[in-house]
Amino acid sequence: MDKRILPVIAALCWLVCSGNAFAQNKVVNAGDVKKVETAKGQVKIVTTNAFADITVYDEGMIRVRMDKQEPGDDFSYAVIAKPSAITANIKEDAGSITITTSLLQARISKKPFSVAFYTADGRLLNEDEKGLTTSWVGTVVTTYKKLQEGERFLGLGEKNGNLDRAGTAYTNWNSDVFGYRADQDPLYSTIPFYIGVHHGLNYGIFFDNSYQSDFNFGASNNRFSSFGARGGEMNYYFIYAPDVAGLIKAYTGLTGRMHMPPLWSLGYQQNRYSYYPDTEVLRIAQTLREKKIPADGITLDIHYMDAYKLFTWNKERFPDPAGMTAKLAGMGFKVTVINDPGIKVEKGYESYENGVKENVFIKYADGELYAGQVWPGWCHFADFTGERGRNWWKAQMKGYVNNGVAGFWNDMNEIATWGQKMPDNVLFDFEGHGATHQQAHNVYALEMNRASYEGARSLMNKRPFLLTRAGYAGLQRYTAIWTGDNRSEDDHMLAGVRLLNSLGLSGVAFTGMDIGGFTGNPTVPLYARWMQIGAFIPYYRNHTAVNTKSAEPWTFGEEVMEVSRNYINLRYRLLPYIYSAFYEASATGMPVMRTLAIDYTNDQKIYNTRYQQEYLFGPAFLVAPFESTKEYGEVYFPGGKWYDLYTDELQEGQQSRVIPLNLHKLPVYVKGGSIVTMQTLVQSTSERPADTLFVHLYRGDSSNTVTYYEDDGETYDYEKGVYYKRIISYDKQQLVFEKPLGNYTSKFGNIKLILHGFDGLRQVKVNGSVQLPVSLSINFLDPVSRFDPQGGYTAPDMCNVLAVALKNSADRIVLEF
Ligand code: NBV
Repeated sequence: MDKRILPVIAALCWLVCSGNAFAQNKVVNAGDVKKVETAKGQVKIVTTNAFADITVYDEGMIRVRMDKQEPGDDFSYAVIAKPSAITANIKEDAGSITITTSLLQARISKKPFSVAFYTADGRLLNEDEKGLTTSWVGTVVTTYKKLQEGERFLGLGEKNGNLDRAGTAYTNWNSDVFGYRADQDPLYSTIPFYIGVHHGLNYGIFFDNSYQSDFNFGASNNRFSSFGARGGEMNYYFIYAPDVAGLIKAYTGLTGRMHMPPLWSLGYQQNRYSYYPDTEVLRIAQTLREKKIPADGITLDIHYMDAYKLFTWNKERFPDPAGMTAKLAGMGFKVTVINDPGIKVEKGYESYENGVKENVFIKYADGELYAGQVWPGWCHFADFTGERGRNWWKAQMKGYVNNGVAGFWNDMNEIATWGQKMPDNVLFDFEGHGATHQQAHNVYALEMNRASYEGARSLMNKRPFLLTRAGYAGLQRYTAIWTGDNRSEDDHMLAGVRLLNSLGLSGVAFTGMDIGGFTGNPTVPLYARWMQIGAFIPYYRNHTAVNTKSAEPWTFGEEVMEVSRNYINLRYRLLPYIYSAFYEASATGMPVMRTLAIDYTNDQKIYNTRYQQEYLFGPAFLVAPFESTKEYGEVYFPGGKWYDLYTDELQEGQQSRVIPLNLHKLPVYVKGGSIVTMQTLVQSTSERPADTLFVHLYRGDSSNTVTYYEDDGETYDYEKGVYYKRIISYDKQQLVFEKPLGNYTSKFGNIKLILHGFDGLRQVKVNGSVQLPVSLSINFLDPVSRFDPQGGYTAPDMCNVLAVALKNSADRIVLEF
């Protein structure tokens, strides 16, 4: 018997044996606590109708696991951390059980069973709704939480809607949603992690259950918020940290963080559905170079394949793929190819034949291979939830790597098929545990990404670039994600910003959206605005659908080409700063694109829907995106001092200001106290910048510390200490470059320190000896735009700054102002 049928039999047995064929009609609550067993860091409870295991995971993390039968195998695709060996204090009395760590306390009431979480000093974070607690309706399990006064809800991954999700509800079921509405749900991926905020406190809940799940953030009434799933266990991790950054750190400690990306993937990527034949691909690359528009990547969409058969090349369109990628490499371009999971059912097609032979495709419960229709026609799908399927996939990838492909773009992996209805009785290996489609659907893409990442990494022996459309919690360990088939509309551009900000809150730092919009054609101003925003999002890729107008930067006229080039140039000059922000993401989970809710959680203004799109790009830049149709926009400046990026004009925080908008400039501000590292302009990351690292320091009232990070940008040697890491800290009178750490030599022999807001400063002491700063005028959009002042763009903006030249010597550098 196929052991994967076991879960189906188990479910049937349970229904029959429980003598409860009508279970769907009843609400079964956990009931009262009947038995308690405590062990180190764990409490095992039996209630009237359920079993509950409460486990201390860390000082700030407690896991609650419940089921109607005794919890079985403990298995998760998302969680990679084990409980840490900390000493928790567990006490029991007649009415309750209390678990206390240095940060968190769980109080479990016995009648009825209900859980409440408090900070160690006794402030209420979150509590079960006493009447509703955790209950089952048939196999659907839900936990209800009392809605706290003024409670806000953030995150939950790739979800449309407002930054504060209070009053709304969401479903998690990975879906192919071509040209989705800007308020549509669900979209492509599932990350069941959200953050609650109230009374100056914040907590996180990660509900690790891959079945279709529902989150209700007070959409039904003001009594409760809830989360539940159509099957499986109630299984959530309650996380407390004093701030939101701490919650993201803890959540990514649990589900993993990104590896350092290949540096080239942070450059500009040109894409369309589809560039072919090879001469067209080369023409696009050549035009980018001729027009001096920096770029690093070019992507091949489905038309590179022979009849959409994965792992093949269309011989007429691409007679010599290796020759083409080599030519492109010579021009400083890397090639990414699209991969769909469907394998065409066709006799003689190698991947079909060997897939059948190696028994890697998913099957119906009766053993027949499942088939669904996609681009190539009828397809089978590898079972990525088992090692056999993943290993098969890794071996298939060899041809791409041999042909010089450096990036892998996993599309249609929800799984998308025409009609989109994969039946429930399709079975998956699930690492030997066996699962139906209901349980495996939302993790299928995660495991496809795992196979692709591991395959590419070992075949290339270098960092691959991975991009996915679908995924589940933990996807950041393998891949970047983009938000699928958006529309070329203003509200989509802003909704996209919110989607990426939400993904950042949910542990995914490497994110992007189709710049310019996928379906339809953007207006000229919309294209210009989107290209500007793209320079300030983690994955900067222009993409458009088949049959739309060309959307390369030169196709919207000279003026927009100039605007696009200016911002792509800025992106390349900012790469040292951006790369360091990615390092932070890999070290702590802190996203590169940061909603203001991370640093300014308790400033109520930032949730105002007028300001909710604003975000920080890395620690320093405040980006305020507005529709391309607007002539004026209102920007809210949170606490602190803010410098206009282009003019250095100073703005005090905790107030809003109406600003005129024009299409040559995206409103961007720099936080006082920031340290921004930049390099000279290059046309791609394969070009070496000049020997000087520009360090911009913006005078501020509070101290600041950043980690400047470099490595070779392409191998995994950094895992063995081959990196260059330098802590730079500022506190009003002093700037200190600590001694660099690691075994990599910086690309930069010199540092040019550029001081913003230091007017009147006469001298600087560098390691005790006096240096005289020189005055400079600089422009961040360089070369300066030469467009008509009538069009609203007047003389180029200049910042007057002071500059100090330093040697990037290995030792500590102390500057005193
Ligand atoms: O492969 C074609 C497209 C791709 O360009 C797009 O980015 C994906 O989201 N793909 C979807 C297939 C379906 C397009 C209608």
